[in-house]
Amino acid sequence: MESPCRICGGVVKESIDLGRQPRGNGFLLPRDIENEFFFRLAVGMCDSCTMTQLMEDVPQEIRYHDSYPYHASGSAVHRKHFEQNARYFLEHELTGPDPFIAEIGSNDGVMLATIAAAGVRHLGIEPSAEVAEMSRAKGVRVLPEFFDETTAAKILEEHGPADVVFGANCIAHIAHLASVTRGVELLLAPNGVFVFEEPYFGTVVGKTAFDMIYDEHTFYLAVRSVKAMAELYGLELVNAEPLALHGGTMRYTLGRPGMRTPAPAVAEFLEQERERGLGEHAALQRLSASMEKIRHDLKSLLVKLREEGRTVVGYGAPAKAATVTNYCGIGPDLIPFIVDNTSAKQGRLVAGSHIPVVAPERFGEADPDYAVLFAWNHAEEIMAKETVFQARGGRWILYVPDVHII
Ligand code: JHZ
Ligand code: ZN
Repeated sequence: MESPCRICGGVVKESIDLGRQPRGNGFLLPRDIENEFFFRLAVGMCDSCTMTQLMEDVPQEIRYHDSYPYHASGSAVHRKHFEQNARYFLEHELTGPDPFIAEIGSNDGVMLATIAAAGVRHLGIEPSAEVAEMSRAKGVRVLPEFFDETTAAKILEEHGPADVVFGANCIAHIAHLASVTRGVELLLAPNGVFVFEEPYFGTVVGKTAFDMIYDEHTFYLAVRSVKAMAELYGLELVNAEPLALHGGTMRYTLGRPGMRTPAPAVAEFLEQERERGLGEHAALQRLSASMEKIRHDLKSLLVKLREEGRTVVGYGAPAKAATVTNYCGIGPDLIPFIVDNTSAKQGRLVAGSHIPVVAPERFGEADPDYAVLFAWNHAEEIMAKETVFQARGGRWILYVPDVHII
């Protein structure tokens, strides 16, 4: 199968097919099962610009509706990270007279709250009403819209040029990323920067983190593909910094051409990606084969534990849990429930696999023998919290980079 590249118009060739899948964040009530939304989840790479992307998209209005359940402030590690991000911008980029920062997909205000508290001019662009309201409660100014070229022109007219345009776990979600990049190019001040942090394609491949593949992740960014995109739309990639978040994130900084000296990291990552063959279709084909092995190993382990009469529950209901449970064929018969601290997910079912999501208190009450750590990227934070489980002899099941028990 082939489709046109959303960035350069080249040919995207399909390499991975996860079949009929629901939305990653499509947590639903039992009464809504009948009308549940499914689509074909498949990934390919562009022959020309190497951008890895979904073959088919779910319309953004279906994904980022008013009750969008992901709250970026749900992790203490994330809260600290985004506060540090804000402080960095305040000290290094927002230093001129009356500076201005815009954040695309500002969610519950986890980053902009610090900017607002500092009294610096800002604007969150966030179409999902509930998280937007949460950020307003923190003093954040929000425009409840999707960002694109038209929105950018409106913001420019009303607020003037932006010294920083930021996005975290959002830019790679936007199917019309070409229009977003054109919009940012319009909005940026002459020495402004476009900074975004997104799960790194090199991590997905390197760790077989196939659960990063779901409807919201339209793009799987790498330094090479981001550089190509920047150049195509009149910007320049000037830095690439790896971060531990979400199991392996890359933070990209783009500026206007010639305005900033590119950090050596850009060339270093380009070389590393070339050596790893990340820009070749074979990278996706290898991922496809390793995914199949994980599917087999995880399902067989859970079936074996059930036969032995062991109790297994899930810990953390990230969007990733939908991909893993649906792709591996894991339902409530193998994992009766998953605990999660997000109120918007509790009382609902994981999309497609229909495993109930319950409050974390149920974890201690159930005292299970094993817990599948779906929120594996938060392992440190969660394990530090759940010492009683471990002290009682409970074991964690992880499936990244392979199926193992700790
Ligand atoms: P977490 C999100 O993905 C959503 P998800 C989004 N689509 C995206 O692009 C990626 O990030 C990159 C819970 N939890 O962060 C909270 C506990 O219960 O891995 C969350 O529901 N207890 C924007 O959904 C889930 O786990 C805890 O102590 O894969 C983690 O979700 C902690 C720390 C978390 O994101
Ligand atoms: Zn392309």
